[in-house]
Parts: sequence; structure tokens; C-alpha cells
Amino acid sequence: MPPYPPEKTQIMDFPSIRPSSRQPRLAIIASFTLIAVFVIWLILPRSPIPQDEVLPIPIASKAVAVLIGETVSGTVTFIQPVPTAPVTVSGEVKNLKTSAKHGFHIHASGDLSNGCTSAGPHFNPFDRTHGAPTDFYRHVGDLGNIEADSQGVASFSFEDKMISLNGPLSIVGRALVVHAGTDDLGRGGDDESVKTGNAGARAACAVIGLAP
Ligand SMILES: [Cu+2]
Ligand SMILES: [Zn+2]
Repeated sequence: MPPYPPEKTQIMDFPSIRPSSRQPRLAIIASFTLIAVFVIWLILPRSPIPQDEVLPIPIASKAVAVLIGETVSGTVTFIQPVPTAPVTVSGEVKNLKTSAKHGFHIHASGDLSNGCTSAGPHFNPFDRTHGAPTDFYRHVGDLGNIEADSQGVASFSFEDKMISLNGPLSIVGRALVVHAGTDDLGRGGDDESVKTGNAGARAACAVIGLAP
């Protein structure tokens, strides 16, 4: 006799394991939400520069002027490591009148279309009278004189605190002029002395340009 009579045996009723119909619907909703968020992110306006990024302002730290005259020639370099620093002016100018001082100025305009004449007057943004580089009252462009040796060559290096390669007092794009005569630095006692320093003809000039 079997332990359990057949009529008493029960067949266990397991719940079916077929997937619920809610799961694919959730997956579809999740996918659409992700796509929607991505599309919204794509079309959102965004500034090309992150708000917290501060771009460094480009500065000019070196400029050069290649002087060309009928006979006088030379190269002058201007270096300003940072915009607040003095400018170091150095160079060599040849074929000058020997053993003489020659007026050396920044003139207002870089237009040399009519030779050195069209470079205009001394660079004078503060509307002051002509002076020496060491004077408080001077044209910004007043760099005094350079001195030629017995061979007519002037080699020089000096600093100037008024000119700049940056900002409103920038000399870049203006003209450098070397004169045939000596600048009297505003001490000549006549009207012309406080305008031009009686420095005479413009022996050579150049546009001051940016250098690498
Ligand atoms: Cu001049
Ligand atoms: Zn001047």
C-alpha cells in the first residue's frame, strides 16, 4: 500500500513566471526620459566661455622700429616686461653727424606716407610743452637725445617711465624720429624750444611695430 493514497496527492500550483507587462513599459518611459533630458541639454543656450573663466588680457612686451632715412639708418628695440614697468629703449643708429647729439622722439602718427613729415608733432596726449625725458612736464614722446660717436654711430640703452607699449600711452603704431640736430629739451628760450626742442630736420623715421 502506498504511503499516500493517489486521491489525496495534491499537485502544487506554482505562480507562472511569465514577465509582468509593467517592466517593458517602465523601460520605455525611462529611455524616453533620458532622450528628452539629452535633447533639452543639447538645445539649452550656453555661453562659449564658462562664466568663471577669466581670459588673460594680451599684453605687448616688445616692439621694434627700423629707422630709414636718406643716409641715417638703425634699429631700436622697446621692451616692457609688464604694462606697469618702464620701457627699456635700446639700439644703434648709424651715419649720424659725428660726435653730436641728435633729437630722439616719438611722434604722434605712424603715417609715413609723406616721409617723416607726416608723422606729425611729438606724441603729446596731455597737451603739455616740450621738455627733457626727466621732466615731469614734457611730451610723452620726448626721449631727449642720442649721442653719436666719432664714427657717427649712436649706441644706447635707457629706460623711460612715461612711454608704454600698452594702454592709452602706447607708442605702438606711432613713429620714432631721429633728428639731424640737437634737442634743447625746452631750455632754448624761444617758442620753438617748447614745441620741438629746435631739433631740426628729421634725419630718419620708422613706424614702431610689435615684435615677437
Ligand atoms: Cu622729433
Ligand atoms: Zn616734445
